[in-house]
Amino acid sequence: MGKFIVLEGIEGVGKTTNMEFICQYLSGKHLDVVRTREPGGTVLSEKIRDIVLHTKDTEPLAVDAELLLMFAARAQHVAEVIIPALTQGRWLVSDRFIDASYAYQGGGRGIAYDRIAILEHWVLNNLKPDRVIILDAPVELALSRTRHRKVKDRIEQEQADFFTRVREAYLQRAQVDPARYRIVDAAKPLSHIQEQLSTILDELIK
Ligand code: Z5A
Repeated sequence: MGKFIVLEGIEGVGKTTNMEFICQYLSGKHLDVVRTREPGGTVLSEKIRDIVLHTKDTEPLAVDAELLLMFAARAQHVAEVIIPALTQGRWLVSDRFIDASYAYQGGGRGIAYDRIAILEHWVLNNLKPDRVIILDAPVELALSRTRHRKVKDRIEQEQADFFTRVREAYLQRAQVDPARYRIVDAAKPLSHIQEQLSTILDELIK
């Protein structure tokens, strides 16, 4: 029986770096692993990703449009990748999922959580990840790790207070459902983080 694992956190906490570690760790245990991401994960959802992250020309993207595009990408991703993989008993590891909508569009943009919950129920029904791993670090530290990047997408261009609200929203969600969430201190050296990730993954493999 496969498991559904999601990696979350604000920009710069090390999701991309640790996705690689998680997938290799699970493959090393002879598990059949599917690696994916949101927004994205299918051809169509990647096109939506491009619209939502890189639209910069004619008009600003309305906050509701941003939320609905995230869910349009997610609906396609769920139908085409997530449900088939889980049905086949594969392990699915996603760089972001539903919690990012609550954190960014809810915490960050200020959309009421109960409106997001309506979309969650519509698109996901009762689908929930088995584990959500939140890589957590102070905003200043996380943003300092990506400061050297020359090109920043629409959301990455937001200010520190936006990311502070996003971080708080993630931590609140973890508090409400501690059985499914794990918080890892992403300010620590990678070796320490990966030791913690191994423990979290071993718990699921057992
Ligand atoms: N979004 C949304 O708004 N609503 C939604 O519903 C969904 C998504 C699903 C997707 O971007 C954007 O979409 C995201 C939220 C929004 N916007 N933002 N911001 P993404 O997830 O593809 O990209 P990102 O969040 O901007 O990730 P990132 O900038 O690539 O950061 P990262 O993957 O977490 O970090 P990294 O690239 O692995 O590491 C950054 C640097 O730090 C790198 O040089 C590493 O070598 C270094 N690093 C990492 N860990 C460490 C430690 N422990 N010590 C020292 N250095 C480290």
